[in-house]
Amino acid sequence: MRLRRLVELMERERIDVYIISQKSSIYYYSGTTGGTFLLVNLDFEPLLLAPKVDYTISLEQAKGCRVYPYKRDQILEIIESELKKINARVIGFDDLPIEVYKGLNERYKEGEFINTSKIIWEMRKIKDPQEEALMRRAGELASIGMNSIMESLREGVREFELAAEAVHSMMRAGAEGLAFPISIASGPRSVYPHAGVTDREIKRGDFVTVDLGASYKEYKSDLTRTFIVGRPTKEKAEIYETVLKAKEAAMMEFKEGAKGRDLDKTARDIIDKEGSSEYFVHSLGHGVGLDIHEPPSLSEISEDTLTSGNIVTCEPGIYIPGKGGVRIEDTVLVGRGGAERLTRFVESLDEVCI
Ligand SMILES: [Mn+2]
Repeated sequence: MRLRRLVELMERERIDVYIISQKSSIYYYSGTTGGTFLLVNLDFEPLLLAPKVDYTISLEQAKGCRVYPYKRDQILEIIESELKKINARVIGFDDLPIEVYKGLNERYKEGEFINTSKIIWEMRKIKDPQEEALMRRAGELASIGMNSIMESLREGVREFELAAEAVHSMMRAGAEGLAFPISIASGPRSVYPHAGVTDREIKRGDFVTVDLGASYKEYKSDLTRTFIVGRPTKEKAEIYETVLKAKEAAMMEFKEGAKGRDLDKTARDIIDKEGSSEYFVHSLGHGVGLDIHEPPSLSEISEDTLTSGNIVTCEPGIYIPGKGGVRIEDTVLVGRGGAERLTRFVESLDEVCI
């Protein structure tokens, strides 16, 4: 089905053969986690190249594909002979390793190689009902992980111990792994949007920003909450409330037809009014699915417009050096009249104070 649609789009773009090498796109079109290159031609005879170590799993999973096991030094030769066989003129590719790109250009002068993943994302950014169900489950699993962290959060516990709780609870509940490495940004570290996890002990008064996601049948979720250990100072409470207000205002506008740029602006304007826009150092959100970051993007320079079936994050944040950082994030499914939260977790100031 998906391959059939891809072939239609290739015909529209006048591409004779498409070489897919992004792992997640190979999975999307072939159903296997094993292949390295998927060549799709207009005759609907996809060819999956798998290193010998992944041949067995690829053969089992990749239904409807010819599967070819290769040794490293055979890649150029195999791809070239496939291109020759179908007399390919225009060859699209998404993400070829530079040595493969150079090698093919040298060997196959008859072809024009075009770097474009537009048609792949045209498909992948609109989730079908089956994908929506998997994403719902990935979202629930993230919420389970966040809950276990909230239950373990207290003075004296270390960041890595909190992360371990989340891994344990999510995988016990059926996650096959993490969507990305967990980030636990406590105290002075809360000003790092990408903080990782350290052995730092949680102290009274800390902001603790937890960013995590589960992977469920290859689909990813993304959820962030900032907790406050003890009663917040007035300043900390204000930072928190501003981020929450920005998130709520933007969320109201998440629906088919909304522009990524406008959504980002809605959140940014609210943070701006409080005098903090220079501390909102990233974009409002991003698409999520088989990859943790994918189109569409919701940023100041976004050209994207939301459509039903997009799954995106909404995640404003403020990070003030010397004072602290807050981010609140949910993964949502865009519909005609609004958005459905796929991650659900408390977010009012009262509820996140431990
Ligand atoms: Mn995110």
